[in-house]
Amino acid sequence: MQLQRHLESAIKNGHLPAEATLPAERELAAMTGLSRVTIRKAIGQLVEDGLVIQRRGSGSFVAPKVQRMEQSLSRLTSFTEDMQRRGMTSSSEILESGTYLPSPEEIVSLGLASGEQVVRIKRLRRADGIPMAVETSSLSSEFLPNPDDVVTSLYEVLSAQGIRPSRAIQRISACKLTAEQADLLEVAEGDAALYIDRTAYLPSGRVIELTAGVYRGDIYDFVAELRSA
Ligand code: 16G
Repeated sequence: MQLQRHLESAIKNGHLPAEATLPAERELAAMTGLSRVTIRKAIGQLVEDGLVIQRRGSGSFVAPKVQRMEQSLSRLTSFTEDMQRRGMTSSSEILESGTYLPSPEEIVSLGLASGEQVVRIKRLRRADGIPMAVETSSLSSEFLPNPDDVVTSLYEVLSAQGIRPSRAIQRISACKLTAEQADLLEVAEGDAALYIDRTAYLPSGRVIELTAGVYRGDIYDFVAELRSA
């Protein structure tokens, strides 16, 4: 516990800066005279608290510092555009993608005709390499026949075909990250996050996209402007 507290304060007061590599377990054992089991426990706790990140093969390092960002709720933009506006580069790691038989919810929400298939893409969204959100999008395969077309931006692919959504409804709720989500987002399991689902429409009124995602609660502030009637 002493080692854990010591490392924690070194991280918090900047003696161990963001992204600094921590000494290897055996080095820490030699430096402190503690057993490797004790060292592993202390580091494990820091990983759970989201202060340290462990990557297989490359050891442990101090979690990168991320600035909170404000996201407007009044403009229909894409993740890529939002990050570009901040001077950041977005990337998508495709976790799952393919063409499937739609679920009953997708049939209703996407207004699918019988026999129509659905394309689902689950992506880890990063900005300048920092994981921000995990999103799963469903679209009628009529609009996106080949899910592999989406490399970075879904809206870019849709815009190229002239079917960019023009309106959307979003619902935001609070959630806690599961172990799998926390692992992908490089934060601790059980951390607070925002669950957002977006239903986006074409000018014709047809639903084009259903996207549900979890956004890191330590980064995102969603901001809405209110005007009196
Ligand atoms: C945003 C949208 C998501 C949309 C994505 C497209 C929210 C809460 N969600 O992440 O619905 O699919 O942008 O971004 O804002 P892309 O064009 O970069 O793939």
